Amino acid sequence: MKHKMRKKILLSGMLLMAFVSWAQELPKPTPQQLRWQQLETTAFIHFTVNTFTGKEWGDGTESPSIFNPVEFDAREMVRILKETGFKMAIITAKHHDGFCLWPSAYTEHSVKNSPWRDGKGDMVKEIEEACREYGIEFGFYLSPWDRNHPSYGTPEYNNYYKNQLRELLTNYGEIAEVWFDGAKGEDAKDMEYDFDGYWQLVRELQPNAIMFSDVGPDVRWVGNETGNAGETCWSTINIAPENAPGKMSPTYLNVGDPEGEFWLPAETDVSIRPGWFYHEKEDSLVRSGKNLVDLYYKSVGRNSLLLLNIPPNKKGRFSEIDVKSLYDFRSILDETFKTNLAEGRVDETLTDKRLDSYITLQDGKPYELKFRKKITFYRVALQENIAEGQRNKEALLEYWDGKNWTIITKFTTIGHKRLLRIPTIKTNKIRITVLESLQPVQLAEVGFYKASSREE
Ligand code: FUL
Repeated sequence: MKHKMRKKILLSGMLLMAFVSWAQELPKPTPQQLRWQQLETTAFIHFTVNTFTGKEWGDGTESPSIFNPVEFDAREMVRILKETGFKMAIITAKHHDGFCLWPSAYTEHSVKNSPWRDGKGDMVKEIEEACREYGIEFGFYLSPWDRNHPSYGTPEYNNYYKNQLRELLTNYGEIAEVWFDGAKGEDAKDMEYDFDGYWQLVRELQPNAIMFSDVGPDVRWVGNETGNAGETCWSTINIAPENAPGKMSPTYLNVGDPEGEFWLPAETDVSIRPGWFYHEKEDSLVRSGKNLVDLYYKSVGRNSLLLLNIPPNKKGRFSEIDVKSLYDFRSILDETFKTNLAEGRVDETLTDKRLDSYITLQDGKPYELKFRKKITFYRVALQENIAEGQRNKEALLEYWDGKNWTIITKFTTIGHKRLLRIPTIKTNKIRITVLESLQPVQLAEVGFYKASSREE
């Protein structure tokens, strides 16, 4: 008897261990990655000598004397970003032309030799201080590819780059994100970047900063610059030798990999204009508020983060037309997502805006939401508790048409947020059925909405 009992305990212990190791298998975000994803909308500010030459990629021979944004106003720009819902601003401290927007001690190719603020200005500082004032986070872009610095192409350049990184990581307070651009022209000199060294420096000096490069270490590129995350978008990928940085296919980056070992969520970087820098001739091509809303559905609404670029003009300000689009964008989103028809009508955990309170969905078991009166909606928002990993592979959304359960749509990944644009539905019963998942889905939030008429 005793022996049998021991055997039983041993067996259940083994089962428990097997369950625990199975449950631990999914990659999960670090607290910093989780926080980053919850920002949802962040802003890029591309500014350099290109703004004055009309180029997209400066060649590094530009004279600092051309850099003179006489009305530069960081406070105004950041106020606009804050008012239009952006949670972080990332400034191009140095683009490929090598011109530095801060007075770096390691080069003469910077604002200190420009007429702007009589050579005494520091644009990175002004943006940083404005971000602190308005309560949004601050990050910087520092291009590894540098077409100006004479050491580029030699191992010495890695020291130069690290010295600049150190300046930016120590003199500008808390850095939320560092952007390592992978772009390099075909005519560029051969250069082996010491990425490991760069990343180590960031970890050491700013342990909470999120680092972007095409493939991590914290977040990955979405694989295009058109503002489209994959309809299926996993925050996980594998970094096997055949898809090492530079070799990874844009589609793989776009969609991610349910079997991915690494948690590297996709960041969707896209510009409000055709170019990354301001060009007057593109004034008529600025994305409208409605167009930006569409980008929001295709990035944030597909488990990604939207990093929208708004380039200041020659005066050093956002142009009116861009500003109008930003306010339209935000007011459309606010209108659409103002009233969640699920609120007060379904299990409170699903509308409490807390991602760590959730209901658990088992594969194949429909979860029903009942309403006392019929609701009419055509937008759906779903969120998983990704702190415990991204789990949903495929699910079905149905409504009760009075006689039968009718399919509204089938969809794939949810992740941090999934937004669905569907035909108008009027019903008093909806059900969600997970068809396939990696582990039981932790559904944290649901929302049913009508959309602003300005979306159409
Ligand atoms: C690219 C760069 O070449 C563009 O100029 C821009 O900075 C964009 C965000 O990344 O790789």
